[in-house]
Order: sequence, then C-alpha cells, then structure tokens
Amino acid sequence: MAFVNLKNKEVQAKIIYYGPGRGGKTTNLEYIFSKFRQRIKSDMVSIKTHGDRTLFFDFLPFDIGKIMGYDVRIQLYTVPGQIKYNATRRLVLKGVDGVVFVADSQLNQRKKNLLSLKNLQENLAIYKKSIFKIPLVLQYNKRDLENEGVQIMSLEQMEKDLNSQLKVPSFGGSAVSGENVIPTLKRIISLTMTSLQKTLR
Ligand SMILES: Nc1nc2c(ncn2[C@@H]2O[C@H](COP(=O)(O)OP(=O)(O)OP(=O)(O)O)[C@@H](O)[C@H]2O)c(=O)[nH]1
Ligand SMILES: [Mg+2]
Repeated sequence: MAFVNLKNKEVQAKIIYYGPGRGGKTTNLEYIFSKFRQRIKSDMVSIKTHGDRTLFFDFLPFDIGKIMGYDVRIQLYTVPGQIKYNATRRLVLKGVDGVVFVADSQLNQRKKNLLSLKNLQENLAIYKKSIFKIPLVLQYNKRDLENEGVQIMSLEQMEKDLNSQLKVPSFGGSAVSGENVIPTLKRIISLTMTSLQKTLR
C-alpha cells in the first residue's frame, strides 16, 4: 500500500523494477536519473556487488507534482535479479504499488524471463497481491542487440511467452540507448496513480 498522509496531503507510491538478473533494471533507473537529474533532489542509491550486480536494491525518489490535491512522490526500486537473492526480492517487494517487469530480449534468456515472471507472481502472493490485479507494465529490453548480430526474440514471441494471460501494456526498448524507458515509466506511473486514486476517494 502506498503511504498516504491525509493531514499534509502527501502520497508516496512504490514502483518496483523486477526481472531476471542482468536484464537491465538498474540501467533503466540510471537512464531515468540522468534524464531527470534537475528534478531529482536526492542521489540515486545503489547497493552493488562487484561486477555491477545489484546486491540489495537501487532506490530513486522523485516528486511528480499534485494529483487530486495531493503532493505525489514516486519511489523507484529495483530488485536483485539473481536467483539466489529471493529473500531480498521479497523484502523489497513489501508495500509495492506498481511493477515494471524488465525482460531480456536475448533468445538465450527466454527461460530466465519465464522463471522470473513466475517468481514475481509467487512473491506477490506472499503479500496477498495478484499479478493479474497489480498495476504492471512489461518492457522487452535490449532490442538494440539485434544490430550487434545477437539473436533476439521477436516482440510477438515475447508477447506470447509473457503477456498472453496478463494482457498488460508492453514496450520493446533499450535501457542503454533510452528507447522507451520514459514511456514505460510514464505508463506505470499512470496505472499506479489510477489504482491509488480509488483508495483516495
Ligand atoms: N545492449 C544492451 N545492454 C543492456 C541494456 N540494458 C542493460 N544492458 C547491459 O546489461 C548488463 C546488466 O544490466 P543491469 O541494468 O545491471 O541489469 P540488472 O537487471 O539490474 O541486473 P541485476 O542487478 O543482477 O538483477 C549491463 O552490462 C548493462 O549495460 C540494453 O537495453 N541493451
Ligand atoms: Mg541491478
């Protein structure tokens, strides 16, 4: 649940970037931070192992202005994607309001995407949340690798694999070039705020 302060008219919403290890979650936040640096008052907090893998989480807070008279602060988090860090993923997921699932478009990562999405569903269930109800956007990341001669899956195949039941908004993109990073973010903020507005009424 989002943090709502009725007296000061403030809302804090927690949006989490989830997905397989090395899929590009941290890179999404780094791109967002670089684009909105003027509007983001604090630094991005990253807790990394050697080799740039996320050990605990990344954290990026920013204000998006007023919605229905409330000052809205968005908190972006990433989870560590490596399978062995599931306890940490669960911890970070506590109080989640919206999720961006960052899938890796490389053909050899197909199984990891599927496992990670299933893991998201299981971990949400621990907090009595349904993957079919939570605000969710899929990002098919690393589309740029096609130009490098790397074998990537078609968007149709990824839709079939990951989105045939969920039927949520999805974007092909590249966190490295920034392609569709901001549209992905805008979409999840919009879905999350629509869902939170129901609780503010
Ligand atoms: N070519 C390409 N590389 C990418 C893209 N996004 C991320 N990468 C690279 O993939 C590697 C892993 O990216 P991260 O953002 O650290 O991945 P992560 O999902 O945070 O990984 P974990 O923290 O281990 O869960 C890095 O070397 C990135 O530069 C992309 O869109 N295209
Ligand atoms: Mg990371």
